[in-house]
Amino acid sequence: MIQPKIFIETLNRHGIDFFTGVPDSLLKDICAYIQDHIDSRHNIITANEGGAIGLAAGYHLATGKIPVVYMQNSGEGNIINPLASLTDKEVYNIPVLLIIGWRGRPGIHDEPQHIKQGKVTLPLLETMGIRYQVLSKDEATAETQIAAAVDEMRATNEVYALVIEKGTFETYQLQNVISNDLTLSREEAIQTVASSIGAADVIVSTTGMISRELFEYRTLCQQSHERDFLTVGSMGHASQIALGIALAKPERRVWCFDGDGAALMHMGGMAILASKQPENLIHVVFNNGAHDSVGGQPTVGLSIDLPKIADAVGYQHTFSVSDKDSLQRAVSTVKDLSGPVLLQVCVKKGNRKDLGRPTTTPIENKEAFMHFLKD
Ligand SMILES: Cc1ncc(C[n+]2csc(CCOP(=O)(O)OP(=O)(O)O)c2C)c(N)n1
Repeated sequence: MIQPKIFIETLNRHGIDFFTGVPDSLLKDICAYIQDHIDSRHNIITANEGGAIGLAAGYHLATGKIPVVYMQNSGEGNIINPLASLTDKEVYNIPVLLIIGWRGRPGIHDEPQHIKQGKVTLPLLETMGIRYQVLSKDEATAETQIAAAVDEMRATNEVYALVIEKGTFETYQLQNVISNDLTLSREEAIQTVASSIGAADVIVSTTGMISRELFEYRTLCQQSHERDFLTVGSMGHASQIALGIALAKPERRVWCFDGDGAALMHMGGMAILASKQPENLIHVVFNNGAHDSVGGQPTVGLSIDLPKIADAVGYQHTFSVSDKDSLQRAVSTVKDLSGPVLLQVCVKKGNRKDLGRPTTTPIENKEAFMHFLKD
């Protein structure tokens, strides 16, 4: 395995000193090492992976240096457009080193949302004409691969990818842990909202722990999962799924359980949601200021005023709470209001260590949900 320190120092030796991207659980140790050792002007977590390509391109234009964009392979979709129309050799020909965590690698067990992406990870790079190497787990070989990648980028000015398999990096424990002083846990907040919604209401929950915690809550209460659409992949799109349902089923109350990282990822969706004025939509954002599901790397969630943004784009009502009593009161209030409503619930980072994963398949989830919506 490769020590994160060796990996980053090797990049530094090749003159690479700028890192941007969206964190990934496979790259957790690398992201933690970068967070501890690279200053905040040279390590920027972007809203989505496409934004990271833009930022990296800007850094290259200003410095002539090669920047790094780190991401989970789920983010490949978000970078296709800037790769094809910005960095590509037939457009501006800008070198960027991509570091891509390979979830769903064929032959390795992974969750359903990673299977397809895992299969197409390398073919997508090939289609885009991007040279790549799967990084060796042997340090010396990896150093040679990095040198070859840098030589290639210097010679051609083209994008190059290092694809990272599970278990490539040694564990690195984050030193500068940024904790918020909030006390309400996300799981308790989810349970508080889920236990008070109407019997005919539905929930669209976002990617990561939020859907897992909601699923476990239903199991704990011996309830079925038919009222919940678990957006296990497609990060950042839960609010638009909720909007689609809310507009087509105006008699149903639709709750979107979002994360701050996910809401930020495609924040423009909030403006579109508000422009349609769905009276029956309540957008709940569990804001822990972190990408908690992939290692707790920071987002700007708690340093921006999300309710103010929602207000500015046209949500009818906004609330922000950070304790259970206020949350309970807010939930009973919003049930009588005409939406769209934004309810921000500020929560602490972290999750239960024994948290399970959905045991139903996405197709089963979809079919049960559609059946429930029909009645
Ligand atoms: C396009 C895309 N990029 C990255 C990921 C990896 N990923 C899964 S969950 C997650 C963090 C979600 O953070 P947030 O919405 O704030 O919820 P939290 O985990 O903090 O509850 C990330 C980055 C992904 N699934 N899809």
